[in-house]
Amino acid sequence: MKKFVKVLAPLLMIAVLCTTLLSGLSFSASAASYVYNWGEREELATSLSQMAIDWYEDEGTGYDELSQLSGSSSTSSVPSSKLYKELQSLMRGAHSYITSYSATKSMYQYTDCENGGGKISSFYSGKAVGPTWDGSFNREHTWPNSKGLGGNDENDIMMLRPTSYSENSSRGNTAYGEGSSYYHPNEESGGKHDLRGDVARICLYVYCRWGNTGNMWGQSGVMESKDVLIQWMEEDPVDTWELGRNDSVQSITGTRNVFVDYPELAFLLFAEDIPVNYQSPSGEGANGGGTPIVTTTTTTTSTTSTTKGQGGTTTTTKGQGDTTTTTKGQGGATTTTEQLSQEDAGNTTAGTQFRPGMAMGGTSSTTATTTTTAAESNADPDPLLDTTQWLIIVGAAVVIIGAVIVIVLVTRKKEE
Ligand SMILES: [Ca+2]
Repeated sequence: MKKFVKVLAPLLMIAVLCTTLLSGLSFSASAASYVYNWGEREELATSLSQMAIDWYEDEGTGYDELSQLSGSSSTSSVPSSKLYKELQSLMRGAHSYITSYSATKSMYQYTDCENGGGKISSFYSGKAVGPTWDGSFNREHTWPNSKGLGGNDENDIMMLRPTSYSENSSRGNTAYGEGSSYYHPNEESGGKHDLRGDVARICLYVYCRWGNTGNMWGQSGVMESKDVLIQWMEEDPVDTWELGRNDSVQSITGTRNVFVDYPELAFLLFAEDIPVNYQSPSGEGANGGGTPIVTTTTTTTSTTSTTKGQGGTTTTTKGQGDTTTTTKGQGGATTTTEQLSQEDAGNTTAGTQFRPGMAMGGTSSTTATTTTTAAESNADPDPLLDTTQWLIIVGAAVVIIGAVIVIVLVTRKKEE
């Protein structure tokens, strides 16, 4: 009995330690939470989100500092300008999690939903392509792979957007622009949605964050010209859907598209005047800058399961005190089938006659968004444990097994 107790006591202690360690890891694995895109297409953003304000505070910079730095009126000199370098350093430095192509599948329900979840919104058309990834739609490289991508940049969810097969096929890898040889981003929605500013700001993000400066301009690049980019930025100001997506992407990758929060900086980067009465989230140009939009997140402690469900109730309080309770019934196993991107398949359907949406920008609304409180949470479903956590588990197991062997040997020796 004495011998039994001597061996059992240390083993029990080890078991307790092991359980504590694994439960800690379990909590850590389930603690990751993504923010749903709380915004709405075509709803003018006139306030920064609280997440954005906090992010700039954490990064120790903001519009006051950045706007002091100069860009350049010469596109060839922009990449060597102080403003470009600082923006690149800021967005690159904060980028703490690099998304893989595969991982993006489980992220679109957060980043590309509207009004806090429930459907994935196809980028160009706005049509719902599903509540979650089911392999029935594509991931569109708004900055085509064939134009200078080839590393982590090609899977950056900031740029990789969900689209239907037909939209992805229509776009191909054609540069965005107004001319007949270019792809107009408002084509698919027939002008219902204005994506001109959205694509301009995404292209600027890749241009700065990833330093892809050699493939920016002209038909062989991604944007027809600097003039078109500036025009699109001006005529299609940031809507809350873009701002909400910036929050959502930040909750995944750690970084933001500065040109969405402060579109004014795009004008300064190219040494252009900020348009008079320019509407923006920050209001640094002239208008906007209302009450911060507060998005709070809570974390659901998940049980380990292979079912990628999202059961639970999400309560969203939005705008003028209206309360909407939405039950996100997205449970159930998800079968995913990998689909090849059609983006670079050489489909260059261009020359579409329709050039809609030219008058959609401007001053459609002056209503300041009040407060959005979105209790939206979900554990990161993919993967359950990352490499570091697996290494910790294996390391802990080796230590524990070693300790058991030592204890058994010492016990035996004492008894001899
Ligand atoms: Ca837009």
